[in-house]
Amino acid sequence: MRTLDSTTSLRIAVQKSGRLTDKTINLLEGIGLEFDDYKRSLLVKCQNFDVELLLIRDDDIPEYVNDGVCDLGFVGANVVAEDGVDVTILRGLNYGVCRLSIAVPKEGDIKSVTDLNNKRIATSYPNITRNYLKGKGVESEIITLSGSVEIAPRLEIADAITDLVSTGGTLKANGLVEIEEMFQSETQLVQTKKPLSKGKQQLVKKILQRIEGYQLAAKSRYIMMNAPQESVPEIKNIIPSLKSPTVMPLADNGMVAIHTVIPLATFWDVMEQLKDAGATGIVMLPIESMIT
Ligand code: PRT
Ligand code: ZN
Repeated sequence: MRTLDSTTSLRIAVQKSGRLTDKTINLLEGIGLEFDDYKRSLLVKCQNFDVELLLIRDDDIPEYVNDGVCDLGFVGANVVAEDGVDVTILRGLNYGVCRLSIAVPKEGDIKSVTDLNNKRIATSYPNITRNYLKGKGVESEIITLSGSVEIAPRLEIADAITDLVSTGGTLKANGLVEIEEMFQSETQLVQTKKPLSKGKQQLVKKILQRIEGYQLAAKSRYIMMNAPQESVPEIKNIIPSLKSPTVMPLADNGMVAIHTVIPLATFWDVMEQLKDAGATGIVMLPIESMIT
């Protein structure tokens, strides 16, 4: 049976121009989707899959996905939570990582959330802020601003702010300090709750599997080394390998080459231990993608 959307491409919402744009396009290209110049047009066709990208402001993405105008969207968890839309979160993506925090003037009287009772708080995230304060039993006046929230205390239009923080540099430059983290955010891949055709469902499944492989590869490294044959049992113990390592004899008597994949986070520890165990010529290579 044909469903309504069976003749359309899988439409994915991506931020047109901002912090998430390049990383999202890199991810999509990294999993094998090819696009024409995405900077010039609003709707970009994928050359090798039945997919199209809709490039829009990040604030519009949750609503477009909620309405089914787009089937999928790449957007910050902060924007999804603020909009309060009912979409399916398929996966967190480890980029665009930040926190939504309450910050106050460094030299002021406000030291904790409870000091915010009857104070004015400027924010671009009124819903998350209101709900958070409600949960703490604090009543404040929320002043909604669409940008440059960090200057509101200096302009004396607010006593405190809530804003996204990544390095903390902006707060510091404006004489503000964080007193409370309300929400942790990262980019998410979200899906509409409107029904999708079989074809689109299969495509979503494929995209998700590839993203999983791509993320796993980003966290892993392929390592190669030479070692005396008798060191192999010790080396096998050191390597927290996904699967057992490949061990190949070398022309040199009693020497072997060992190839395996390790989590990037363990690389330096593992390398030092391998050296102590007799390994030489240790080489580490990035991996583009992997399927386990
Ligand atoms: O035009 P459009 O509406 O699409 O873009 P935008 O200006 O609303 O969003 P953009 O591109 O700035 O951010 C997109 C998404 O990136 C956000 O919704 C978050 O999910 C994520 N993100 C991650 C951030 C930050 N880190 C971040 N640091 N978004 C904004 N900031 C801002 C913050 O508001 C503050 O002004 O950066 C400043 C603080 O940074 P630090 O490093 O000084 O702490
Ligand atoms: Zn925005």
